Amino acid sequence: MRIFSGIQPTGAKHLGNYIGAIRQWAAAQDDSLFCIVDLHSISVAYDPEDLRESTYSLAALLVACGLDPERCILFVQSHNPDHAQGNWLLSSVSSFGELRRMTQFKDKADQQEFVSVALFEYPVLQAADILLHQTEGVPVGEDQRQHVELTRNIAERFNARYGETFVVPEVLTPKLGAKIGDLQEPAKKMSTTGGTAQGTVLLLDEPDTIRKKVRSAVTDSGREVRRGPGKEGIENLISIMSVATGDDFDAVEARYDGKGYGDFKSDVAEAVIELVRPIQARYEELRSDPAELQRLLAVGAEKARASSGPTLDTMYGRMGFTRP
Ligand code: ATP
Ligand code: LTN
Repeated sequence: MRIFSGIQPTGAKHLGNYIGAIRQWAAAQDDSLFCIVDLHSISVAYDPEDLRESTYSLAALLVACGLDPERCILFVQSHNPDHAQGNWLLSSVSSFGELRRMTQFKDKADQQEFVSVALFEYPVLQAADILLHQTEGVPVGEDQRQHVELTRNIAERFNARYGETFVVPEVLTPKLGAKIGDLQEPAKKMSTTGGTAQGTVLLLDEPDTIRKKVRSAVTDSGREVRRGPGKEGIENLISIMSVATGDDFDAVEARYDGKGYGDFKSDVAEAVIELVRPIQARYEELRSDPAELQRLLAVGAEKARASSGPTLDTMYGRMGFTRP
């Protein structure tokens, strides 16, 4: 299956991004595309110098998490101009009404002083990302489901109006970890933009920081390491433990039967530290070699352009544009 997914080069990446997204990507990467969506990042206030820096550090982090540029196409969105062009063409088959209903737009617009048209159009650019590459599956966390459903509607509308052009992609959410909660407010998703700093474990956090964050995770007044109503905090830690160790939920619960939250939290912290240790080591190596990173991204950009070019041409042709 050809998969495509994207990630923004803003904000430090956290355990939720890894568990809900990057980890699945690495597992299914052959013949697939992964995009650092820098064009999406300018939809809210940002700093140009940070954007440049974050683009390179995210590329290093993704490779450190197991994306292999020899096996997949790893590229920066702005390095392939087809995405911005596809965005414009698709905006003619996207309606104001459907974009206005997007939850992410409503939430993020509420947080901005200046609401840009880019923020409103964000899902159309995302649809272009996906559709230009004849994507079959889009692995994302639960929060992105609505955008992929919109992409399906846009694809169907374009196909109906101009003839079969796009594959209508499926949304793929992971069975486990589609929504990792903030450790301080487990009902909210872990997030660098919407969550709490103390409740967000960054992939590049030092071991001691991870210990502190996990130990101060909000739980409940009980003492059983079990899922159940009112136990979102513990359930969240059980999912994290399960991903970090590869054991299923029942096995994790069985192992902590009769033990208190203190022991459990310490072990979760150590499991997370072991999970990120090799990622951090590889990240440091790559980050110290900018020339190699640029080379990898240049290869990715070329492969990405070769992948999207024919579809973009077909779009222009079917829509009645003359070609030079
Ligand atoms: P943030 O919430 O930190 O601003 P984001 O969701 O806005 O991040 P990205 O960093 O681009 O934006 O997200 C990359 C991927 O990580 C997406 O597929 C998203 O669904 C997933 N993801 C983000 N947060 C979580 C979470 N807490 N649990 C599971 N998956 C998540
Ligand atoms: N909107 C997504 C990032 C994103 C994406 C994509 C995901 C941009 N283009 C294409 C999947 C497919 C986010 O905020 N996580």
